[in-house]
Amino acid sequence: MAQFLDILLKIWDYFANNILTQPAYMIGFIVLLGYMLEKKPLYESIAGFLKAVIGYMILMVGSSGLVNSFRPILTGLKDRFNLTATVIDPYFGQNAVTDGLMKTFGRTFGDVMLLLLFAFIFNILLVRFQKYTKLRAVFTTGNVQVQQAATAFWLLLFCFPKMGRIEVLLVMGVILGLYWAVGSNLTIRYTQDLTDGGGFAIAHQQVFGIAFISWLSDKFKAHEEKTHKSAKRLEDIQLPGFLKIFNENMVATGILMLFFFGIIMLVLGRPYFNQVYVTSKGASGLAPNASFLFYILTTSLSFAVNLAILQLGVRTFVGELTESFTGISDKLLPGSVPGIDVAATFAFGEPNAVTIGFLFGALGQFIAIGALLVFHSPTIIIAGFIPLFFDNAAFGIYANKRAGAKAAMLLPFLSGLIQVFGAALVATWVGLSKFGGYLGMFDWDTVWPFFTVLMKYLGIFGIIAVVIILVVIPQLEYRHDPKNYFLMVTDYDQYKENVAAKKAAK
Ligand code: ASC
Repeated sequence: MAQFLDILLKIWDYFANNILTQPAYMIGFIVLLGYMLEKKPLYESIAGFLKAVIGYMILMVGSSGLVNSFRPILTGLKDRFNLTATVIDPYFGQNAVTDGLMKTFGRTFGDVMLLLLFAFIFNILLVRFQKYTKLRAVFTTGNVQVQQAATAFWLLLFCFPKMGRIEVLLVMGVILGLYWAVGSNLTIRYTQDLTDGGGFAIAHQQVFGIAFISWLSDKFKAHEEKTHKSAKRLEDIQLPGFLKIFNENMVATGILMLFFFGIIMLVLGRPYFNQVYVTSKGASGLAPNASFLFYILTTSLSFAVNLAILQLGVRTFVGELTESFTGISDKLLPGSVPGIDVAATFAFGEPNAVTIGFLFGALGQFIAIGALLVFHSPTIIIAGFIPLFFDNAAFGIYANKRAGAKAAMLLPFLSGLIQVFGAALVATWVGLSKFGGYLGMFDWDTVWPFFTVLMKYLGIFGIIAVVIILVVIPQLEYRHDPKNYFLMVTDYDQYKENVAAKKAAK
């Protein structure tokens, strides 16, 4: 028996490390399974598997290229000005949790994978029992699920320091599984709109944020229409004269990033990058006799390069995923869609919205950080690249699609403020700021702090309240439009027709 369990544990370990937390293979196997359920020939199924894995790996090359180039520039500000600050970045957040768990709560984080598994299975069950739960999306982005499990674990222990190991796993498994299912489900309508029936949801760290920003965009648009203003989208704006060059996305991104990162890099100064060269043993940074000007140019322009790579990756795997997933939604999980990385949205909508969302988010964050400095906040936040880019660029895309250029500037700007103030408050309160990092993505600066307040002050009733809130959200969504609720994932064309007919009838 013991031996049997041992083998089981080894299999589980292997699965967790190689597939569950590796979204490229996770998506790959979903595609493989989908095609096999559709009874496609084996060679076609394998080809689909390969294309999905390779596509996702390309996306990750672009995404980590961006993170690796620009994260050190932003965190450099911390070293350059000798600040004791909390970096908002998922990886810094995860390290802070790992570092602080023993010191603060006397616990290790050995159970994180188990928690991940519980929550994931619960997510699948919630979708399987869709008739009652009204949930339609499965969260598949393992890399962020690990970070979320870590932070959620901390937040729960902060509220209930004495809670036993099994209880933590159960309570958090339920809450996290619900958050994944409900949050991802919230993005479906807006993402189907954006991708014209792409057949996927978002599974990332700003899923409530996407729903919130999209909802605000709709309000914004209604207001503009009432006041007879036109809500022009970024792609409809014809810039005059030499500004025309900004209509070309790569040129626009290149110029804007050169300006943005150029200033930051000049502030950091050449010696800083020479130092990076020494500490990274020449892997990055600026060689002693190299040109600083061209270093700035190359680094800034690599933004557009990596973005193009990322988009290619998305285009490579999304088609396979959409096509193969009908196998799964026909046979295993009716009426469901896969939730995938938010970066997938960057290949849809207006490419300039990505850049605009990012820059206005940065403006919001920098102003908020300035306010923290001026008002001597006990916690100073350093902008991390991941929240800055992946949250706000996505918000820019949804806002531009739904309400045009103004919304694509205003809402990411607002998000930038919220990210910094939310993170500063929650990280200080729960004690993570001491360990130098906080997850810091939109939902974790808003929704999760709210859950934490409920649980900290209402105890067990707080847990119940959080569960009820999460359970009720999809019910309300369903009630809002029962006829089209499932149709938008099962038959998008019919759904579109219904929506158009409804609009015409108004
Ligand atoms: C995150 C995180 C990443 C990126 C990536 C974006 O939150 O941890 O590695 O965003 O998922 O493509």
